Amino acid sequence: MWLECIECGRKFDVGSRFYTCPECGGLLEVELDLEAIKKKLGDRGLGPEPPRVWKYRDFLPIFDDSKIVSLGEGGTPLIRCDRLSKEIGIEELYVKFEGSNPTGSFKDRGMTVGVTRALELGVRSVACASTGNTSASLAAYAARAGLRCVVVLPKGKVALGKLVQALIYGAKVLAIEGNFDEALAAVRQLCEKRGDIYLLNSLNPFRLQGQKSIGFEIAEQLGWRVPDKVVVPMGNCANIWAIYKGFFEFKAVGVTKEVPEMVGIQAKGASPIVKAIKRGLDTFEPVEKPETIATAIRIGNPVNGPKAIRAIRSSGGTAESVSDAEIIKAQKLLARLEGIGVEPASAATVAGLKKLARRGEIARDDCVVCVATGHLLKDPEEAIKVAAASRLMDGEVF
Ligand code: AN7
Repeated sequence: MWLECIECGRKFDVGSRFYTCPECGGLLEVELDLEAIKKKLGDRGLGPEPPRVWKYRDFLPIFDDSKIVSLGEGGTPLIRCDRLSKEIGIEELYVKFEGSNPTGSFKDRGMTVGVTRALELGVRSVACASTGNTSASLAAYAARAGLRCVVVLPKGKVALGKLVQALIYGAKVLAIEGNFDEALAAVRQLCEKRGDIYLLNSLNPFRLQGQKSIGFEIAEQLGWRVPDKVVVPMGNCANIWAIYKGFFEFKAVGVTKEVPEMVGIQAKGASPIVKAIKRGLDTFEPVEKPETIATAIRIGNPVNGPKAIRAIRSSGGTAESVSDAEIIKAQKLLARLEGIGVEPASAATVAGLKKLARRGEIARDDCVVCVATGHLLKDPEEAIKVAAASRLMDGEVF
């Protein structure tokens, strides 16, 4: 196991404490000895145990099992959506409902690994910047591990459910004037100065290792096959890469035969990666003042942009942006046709799928999985606004 820079290819000891390449500043990735894993799995496979993050222990870079910090994350349902399928015109459509994780988002998959890593390193404090879900999840796992937790949030821009979680789990919450990108710059500086505070934003490649399990679970839940397309909302752009990496590793060890096309969706007002993909560029221009109702993905300068571009390109996928109106419509559609309640960032996947299906970029006979990253109750204020508005328009009394 080693750390590798995705830009210059230099390799580093897996025990290194830096978050980015000390030579060129590029993003780092944890690479595993996949041949060794293949051999190990050869005899026993992955077994009949139901999916959850730690079922895929062989693919996780943790050395001391006694340090594992878990709240039972992963094992989220892959829900077949026939009524939504009909509406959109896709024959086989599933929603991977990450809202059913312990703190209500996919971030828990990363934090179980990231906070375990923090214990292995022997730090006393962990920190992150967040649009909300990362802070909620880190606060919970830090509490469970007995670590101090600092979260830096963009003031007035974090959904209520997420803020409540960070507070009740006992994190020290700092609200800054400015957006997520500025909050992340501030917390990075803090962690680089103070070696005793461990940064658990998605710059941290260990955290992303846990998020690979979304890909593992989708493949397992489909009977060890992969869908044609996996649709993922992009904010700081780490999750689409992590899911891709999961599929890539499963293929490399012979568990599955293919990697699905990765489809990344951003909100129109915060879509630097979609623009880069559409123009065929390898680099992207940050959006200075990102704006969208989907506050989770209100990010203008995604630090993992280069990883997202690689995941999309290497898998032959695509990217699309959606308006706030399209997000709200999709959120209600998913809730009303399937009983699946998601926050706006997650609904962006359904909105994007609708658009791509209408244009024929996703075919009727494609098998599609939308990753619904966060629970409806994360953002009750948004939900009540859009639900109440539609009721009043229907002429009903709220
Ligand atoms: C529900 O919590 O960035 O593209 O600080 O909460 O991996 O960033 C949240 C991101 C999608 C985007 N859906 O994932 C944070 C944060 C939901 C999210 C994303 C987020 P990435």
